[in-house]
Amino acid sequence: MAEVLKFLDAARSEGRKLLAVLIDPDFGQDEAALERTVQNACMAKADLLFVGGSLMTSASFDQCVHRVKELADRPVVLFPGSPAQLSRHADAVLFLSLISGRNPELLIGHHVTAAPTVKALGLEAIPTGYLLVDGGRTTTAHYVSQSSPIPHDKPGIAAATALAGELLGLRAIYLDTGSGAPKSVSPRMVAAVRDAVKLPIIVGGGIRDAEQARALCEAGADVLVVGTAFEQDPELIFAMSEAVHG
Ligand code: 1GP
Repeated sequence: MAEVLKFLDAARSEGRKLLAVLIDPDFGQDEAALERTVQNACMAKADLLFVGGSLMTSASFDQCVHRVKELADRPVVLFPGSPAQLSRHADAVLFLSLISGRNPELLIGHHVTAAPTVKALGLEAIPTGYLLVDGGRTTTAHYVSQSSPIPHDKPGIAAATALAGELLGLRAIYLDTGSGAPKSVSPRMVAAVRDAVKLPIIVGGGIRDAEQARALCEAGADVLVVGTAFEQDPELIFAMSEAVHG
């Protein structure tokens, strides 16, 4: 049990940076594109596959996770936008609490709905403080969550929020500007959160090139999550993986 969290904690304490490739379940409807992305992720030695999204318009989430698990020889972790995004084919689920927002449904409501299913499926749940940060425009995550993001230039707010999450017993912090955001979280904000907490820090949203990836890792990110950039250019996984692991 708790294998994926152990993996994150071990990487964090050894200073090994990790790359997670995010598969949007709607993108996963294109079987050929899904195969190519997962195969590239494995060949490039990405460390984790995340599956999920703020809004799902297709009805075959479970099938998508099943296919990713069949193709991947590394952990598959759910990054659910709602309690409908659970599957027994995954290894773990980020049990996300949107602690940057004040929407009670995303702080505790969805968790109550999802908890019995998580238990019944035998999924490892990773208690994760999720912080939405302004990345230059309203993303689906911002809109669907009906919450105001942390201003991009306010690292102190992110640090205090992450610290509150750590004191509440959460086991990881996820800083996200949302899928397809024009800007990623700033290295300055990542560094402030790094100073504030000991937990593994996951950073995603708007990461498009190796240089950006390197700067975020140097600032203290432990896991980088990239989705959109790999959908647009599947070969980019190789350069990104080198930047993160280098
Ligand atoms: C979004 O962190 C993820 O929640 C990844 O974002 O699709 O912009 O890479 P991108």
